Amino acid sequence: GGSDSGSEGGGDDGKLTLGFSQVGAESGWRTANTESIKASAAAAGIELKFSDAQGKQENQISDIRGFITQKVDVIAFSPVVTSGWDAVLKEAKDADIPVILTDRAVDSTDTSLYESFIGSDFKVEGQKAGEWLAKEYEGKTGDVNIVELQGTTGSAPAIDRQTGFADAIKANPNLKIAKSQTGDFKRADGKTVMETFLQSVPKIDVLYAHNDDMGLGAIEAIEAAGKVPGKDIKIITVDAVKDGMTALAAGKINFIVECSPLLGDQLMETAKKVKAGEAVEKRILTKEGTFTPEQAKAELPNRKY
Ligand code: GYE
Repeated sequence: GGSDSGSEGGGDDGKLTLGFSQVGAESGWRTANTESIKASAAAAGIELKFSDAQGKQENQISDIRGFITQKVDVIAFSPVVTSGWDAVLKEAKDADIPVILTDRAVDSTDTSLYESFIGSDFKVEGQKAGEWLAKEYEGKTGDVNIVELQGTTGSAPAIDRQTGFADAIKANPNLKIAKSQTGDFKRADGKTVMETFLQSVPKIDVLYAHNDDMGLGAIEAIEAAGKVPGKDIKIITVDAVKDGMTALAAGKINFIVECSPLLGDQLMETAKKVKAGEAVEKRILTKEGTFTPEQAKAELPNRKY
């Protein structure tokens, strides 16, 4: 952690200073999100104090405390997990520094602790994944063994993508989740956890991975086990970053639910409004769709991230 700042924030040059604490660099999605935030800040003429928490909540808490000490105008962060934020959010509030949640939610019941939450509806994403699967096996009665690679334990996207998916398949008793374990949203972990799934579940029909990277790691494990990803094992992932879309177009993934990392422009716009004392929406939802292999082929040439 630690932001690379010299001068005090909220200086007298009239420039808005935004302190941003990022989760880390765990996935392609995260890299694209970081680039979006940096590019949008530069374009908006906002002075960005960016820090990378390397996946640790304690680093994010000290980043936020640092931003308070530096008296930045606005604080934004993508909370690695949902719980445990009340105290530091209260400190920001007491210092009169507005906070914007970006990408991931917190479970604080006092919603006056932040101005707005900008990001996707992860539950809907999980539902879209489950609905595709239910449709895929419509009218079939045999058991379908699903393995699930969860995102970071305790993070909003892992919690909601799991719940949304489970809700969408629960009316189909033959769709069974055989194993569900975290792969921390990382490619390497997706691979090692998939290896253990392949050893412990005799017949895996479907893999549902909470992000593209874990799915891509799992594909390596599946191929190493002599199976054909996308055929022997159907694969559903979330994100739709370039590497995921490439595997989808190649038929190694069967369906991707989109989650857009391009939150930078909305964040800068919201930060400016908050600073100016204008009203902002408490919840700003990201628009996103889904992709089949055919749609991925068409979209890939234009994909920026
Ligand atoms: O899906 C995953 C990343 O919070 C929406 O975090 C984000 C998730 C994204 O590591 O790839």
